[in-house]
Amino acid sequence: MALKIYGIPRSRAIRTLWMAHELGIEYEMVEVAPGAEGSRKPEFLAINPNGHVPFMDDDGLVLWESLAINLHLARKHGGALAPAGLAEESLATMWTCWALTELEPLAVQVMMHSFMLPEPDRVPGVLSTALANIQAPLLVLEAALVKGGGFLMGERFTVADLNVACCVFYLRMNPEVLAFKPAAREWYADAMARPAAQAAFALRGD
Ligand SMILES: N[C@@H](CCC(=O)N[C@@H](CS)C(=O)NCC(=O)O)C(=O)O
Repeated sequence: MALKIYGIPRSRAIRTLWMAHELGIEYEMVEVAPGAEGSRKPEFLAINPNGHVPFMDDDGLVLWESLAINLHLARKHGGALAPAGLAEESLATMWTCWALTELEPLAVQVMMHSFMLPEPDRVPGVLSTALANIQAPLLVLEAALVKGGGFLMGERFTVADLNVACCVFYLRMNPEVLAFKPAAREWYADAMARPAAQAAFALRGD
């Protein structure tokens, strides 16, 4: 059975779609929108009780959490994107946990309060605090890329780069946050220019 990815490209499912395109694997996209009309319907809550997308079914293995799905797909299908050996497994896990805890929450606040929420719901104070606080993790990213020769591990683009870049995507309307971080700026531009990223993000239609 082909890999089934549940979600829509204009959601965190884009992360898994990007990974599937990188790996060149076949997949079936089951369109499930986030929220009451989709991911929170009983039939989908039965698969992912969190009520979120994405989730996937890979030959009977059901997983949710976009970045965990990416780690699974990289491990399963191997290739250059996959961690090679224990040290890289651990580094990929570290960068993924870092993306989810240190970077994504602030990046989501920046995105919501700069362009995603309807204007009356945007809170300038939340945005300015998030923009100030996100400098710390972005400087960590910059330093790691300088040290790693342009990649987060193993001197090549891997699932660690992809998982972190997915969270930097939330800062796309605020490119000024990457000012004075040339390594991060170049790394992110190169990541988004990859043919697999282009093919996956084209599915969003934006
Ligand atoms: N940590 C989860 C978050 C998933 C998530 O929050 N997805 C959003 C769409 S991007 C969602 O399904 N929201 C619907 C809802 O909360 O009702 C992941 O990365 O997969």
